[in-house]
Amino acid sequence: MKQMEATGFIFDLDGVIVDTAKYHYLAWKKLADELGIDFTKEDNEQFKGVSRKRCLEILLEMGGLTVSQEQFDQWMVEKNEDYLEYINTMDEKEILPDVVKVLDHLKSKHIPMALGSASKNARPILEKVKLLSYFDTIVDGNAVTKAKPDPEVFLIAAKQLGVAAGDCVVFEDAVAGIQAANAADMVSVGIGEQKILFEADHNFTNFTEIDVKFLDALIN
Ligand code: B16
Ligand code: MG
Repeated sequence: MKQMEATGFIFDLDGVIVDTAKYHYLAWKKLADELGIDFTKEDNEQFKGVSRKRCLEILLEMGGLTVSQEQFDQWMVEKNEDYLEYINTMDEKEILPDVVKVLDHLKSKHIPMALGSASKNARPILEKVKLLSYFDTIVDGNAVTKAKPDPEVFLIAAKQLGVAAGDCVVFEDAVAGIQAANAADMVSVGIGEQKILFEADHNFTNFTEIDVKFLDALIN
């Protein structure tokens, strides 16, 4: 296990702070139905933590479809418009259990906090669930050129927090996100099944399992 003097905390969004995967699924499913592609909740698992562009590429590969760039871009827009309709219905009730407890504790200790997400919709989602003010910086899909498992998103977040990469802790639910955190030499905390996120330095099923002692050990 890495020895740390962690002072910066970075949180993924979907699957860590809120479960937007269910809305992504509904929006992708609508497009898949229109295209005659069979798309199940199990298929949606491979879309977690993956950029919108890559998700559509995977969907079209599943359907054996090759399309023009113009058509591709149009479907990207269509999917996002449908997704945003769901996002507009979100409120604080959608924050995953005990996330606020953890954020409040870190805030009380004046710990710099960043969001590090693949989503281009991260900011409006945080606004809807009223968590935007907790974060000193938002690094989202608009800010990066390389997707997780590339460490770019977390390295930018560390830089913007003014904290050395090696002094950052990352909370992630996707395998690619854990790999990105490890590649950035950060402490990785997996949120989800240990057998899937086995590369993480620490693992919890969800935030209800995280206690103050664990957080304080990371800080000190
Ligand atoms: P958008 P995360 C990711 O969020 C989702 O897990 C993934 O399913 C989605 O395709 C990606 O954001 C892009 O989202 O279409 O809103 O730009 O887990 O990195 O917070
Ligand atoms: Mg995620």
